[in-house]
This record gives sequence, C-alpha cells and structure tokens, in this order.
Amino acid sequence: MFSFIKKKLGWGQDSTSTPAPSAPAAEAPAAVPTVAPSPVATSAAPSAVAAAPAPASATAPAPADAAPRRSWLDKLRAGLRKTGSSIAQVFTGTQIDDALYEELEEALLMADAGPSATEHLLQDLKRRVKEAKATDPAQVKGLLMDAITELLQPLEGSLQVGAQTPTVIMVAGVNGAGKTTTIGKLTRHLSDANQRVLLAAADTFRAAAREQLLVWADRNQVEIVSQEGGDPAAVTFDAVQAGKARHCDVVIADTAGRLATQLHLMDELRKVKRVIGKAMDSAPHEVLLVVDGNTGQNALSQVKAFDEALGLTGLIVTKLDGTAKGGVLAAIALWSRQRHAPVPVYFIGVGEKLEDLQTFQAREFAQALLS
Ligand SMILES: Nc1nc2c(ncn2[C@@H]2O[C@H](COP(=O)(O)OP(=O)(O)OP(=O)(O)O)[C@@H](O)[C@H]2O)c(=O)[nH]1
Ligand SMILES: [Mg+2]
Repeated sequence: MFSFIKKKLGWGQDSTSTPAPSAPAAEAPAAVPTVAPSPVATSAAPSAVAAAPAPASATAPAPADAAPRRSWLDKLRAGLRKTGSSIAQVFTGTQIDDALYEELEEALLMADAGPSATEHLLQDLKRRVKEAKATDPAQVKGLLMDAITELLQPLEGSLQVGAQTPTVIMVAGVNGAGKTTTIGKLTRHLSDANQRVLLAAADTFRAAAREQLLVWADRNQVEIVSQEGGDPAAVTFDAVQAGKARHCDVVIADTAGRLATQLHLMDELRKVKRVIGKAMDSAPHEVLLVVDGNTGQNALSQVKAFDEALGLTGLIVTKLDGTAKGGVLAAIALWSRQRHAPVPVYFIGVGEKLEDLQTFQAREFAQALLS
C-alpha cells in the first residue's frame, strides 16, 4: 500500500495539526529563512535543462549572502587545511627548481589529485612559470592557483529546474555517501525558491532509510511517496505519476546506497531510471551521483562506474569538511574533460547543516585548497 503524506508547504508549522490540503503549486512557504546565493536556478521557460552559472539573486540583500558564504568557505578551508598547508609549504623556499616541482608532485598526489591530474597540473604550471618568467616561489603558488582554477572551471554548473514540470531528479551513490541528507538540504532550498517538491523514498531496502527521508519531508513540509519493503522502481514510478498529477515542480528520488561492483543492485538502479522514463517521457532530467569527498581516488572510480551504468548529469561531493583532501576534484575534472560532455559538480557539502550545501566555484575551491 502506498502512503502519500501530503503536507502544506511552510516552515515551522505543526505538522500533526496540519490537514492535508492540496497545496497550490505557487503557494509560498511562510517566513522561510533563505540561504543565498540560492544553489538552485529555477526557470519558468521551457528551455533546455543545462548547466549554467548561477544567476545572481536579485532579491537577497548582500549582507545576508555574505555571512553564510563566508562560514561555508571557512569550513571548506578548515577541512582542506591539511592538504592546503602541505601544498602551500612547497612554496616557502627561495628557488624555483626541480626540488620544488618534485615536492609539489608529492603534495598533489597526497592531496588525492591522482597521477594524471598531477601530471597535467605540473606541465601546465611549468608552462605558466615560463610564460610569466616567474622567479619567486610565491608567484608560482599564484600560477598554480590559476592552473587549478582553469582545470576545475568546467565543473561549475547550477541545477536547473522548471524547464519540465515536474523536473525529475534521481539520486544515486554508494552507502553512506550523503544522498538522503543532501536531498533533505536540496528540498529545503527548492522549497525556499517556492518550488513544490515531491520526494520518492526509493530506498526501500531499509525501513530506517524510509524514515530518514520522512523526517526530511516532514521538516520541509513536502510530500513524499513511500512504500514499505516495495520495489524501488514501482515507488519511483508512482512518485513521478503523482508529481505529474499534482503539478509538482520537482520530484526527487532517493535510492539505496550500493557499490558499483554489486551488479544486481546496479541493474536495479538502471531499472529505476528506465521506469522513470516510462512514467514521463524525457525523465529523469537529472541523474545525480553523491560522492563522499573522503574516499579520495575511489571517488573517481565511483564517478566512472555510475556514469557508465546510468549516464550522469551532475555530481554532489559531500564531507569536504572532514578528512577530505579535495584533490580528487582535479582528478574528476580531468576525467570530465575527456568525456563527451563535462559532468558539473552542482553542490559541495561541508557539513550536516542546511547552509553546508553550497554551489561549487572553481576559484574559491582552488583558494581553499592552497590557503
Ligand atoms: N561532515 C559531514 N557529514 C555529512 C555531510 N553530508 C552527509 N553527512 C553525514 O553522513 C552520514 C550519511 O548520510 P546519509 O545522507 O544518510 O547518506 P546516504 O548516502 O543516504 O546513506 P545510505 O542511504 O545508507 O546509502 C550522515 O551522518 C550525514 O549527516 C557533509 O557534507 N559533511
Ligand atoms: Mg540514504
């Protein structure tokens, strides 16, 4: 038996006393605190769903923007400091010589950049040093920041919703990567942007997983489709149908964690994707992979494997506040360059709070990596 839990959009309302009205799509949540710049771009025009730089928020006042963004940057910096200090230390000497490049190679490898991206960055840096006729290691550090920024830039992109109604987003990843938490945060951002969201609890594997998503749905006062011990594809199909019938703006499907090597589970994920397409032509519009930044080079293997199975449209890299060293973004960027189209990193996660989900910006990330 499917359970539909319909909530009126609105933050901080008593959910137990809230009846289950059909909330009109345009109904705005009352007094919802906003975190800006909004990580989600919404579009009413039926244009192509594409990664594009986030538009500046015209409504959010600048001081309100600055505080959360700064605290997020501080967290990212703190998280990457281990790496940052070791890369930054390479430039404390007085000479630009082979020893400097050797130390840098080691530091980049230690930062999880992997052999290919490390080699790419070293070659690019040497070219920049030559062109700039640099003589001071501090100058070389600035040039490395430019090289990292340029490599990471194609990964910038903002999630677009609104081109299709509903925009159907499927979320996948290995166990514990941060899928459900990220969906919760994302749902809140979408609700803040007056988007009507419906969640599909397609992680039917564990009762606890369903409950976890129910808690997020309750917090965000959004609708959820879940089924006890059911087939994930059936739950998702039903959610997309419900999303269409109720004129939802966005349907997000949470899936159970799995390793790419668990072939039957990867088949199950393919089936979920196929069935979404049966429920709505052109869907899913986004297939997102959530990767834990702490997993180092393994994150790149996950990206490759899930992309091969599902055809990814975007990435979310979580836990960059932990022991993550951040260099894996360079490895992903290099891989993405060689792919037919880049896979944007829509968000990075630097903690468990709502404001800890932020858009990815190449230069900020490069600065945090080297600060
Ligand atoms: N420090 C930190 N913790 C995070 C972040 N994102 C998620 N977490 C935590 O990671 C743990 C796992 O998160 P979930 O959202 O349950 O992960 P999941 O991918 O849904 O896990 P499964 O459904 O079991 O595969 C939780 O304790 C989250 O609070 C982040 O950016 N930073
Ligand atoms: Mg989960």
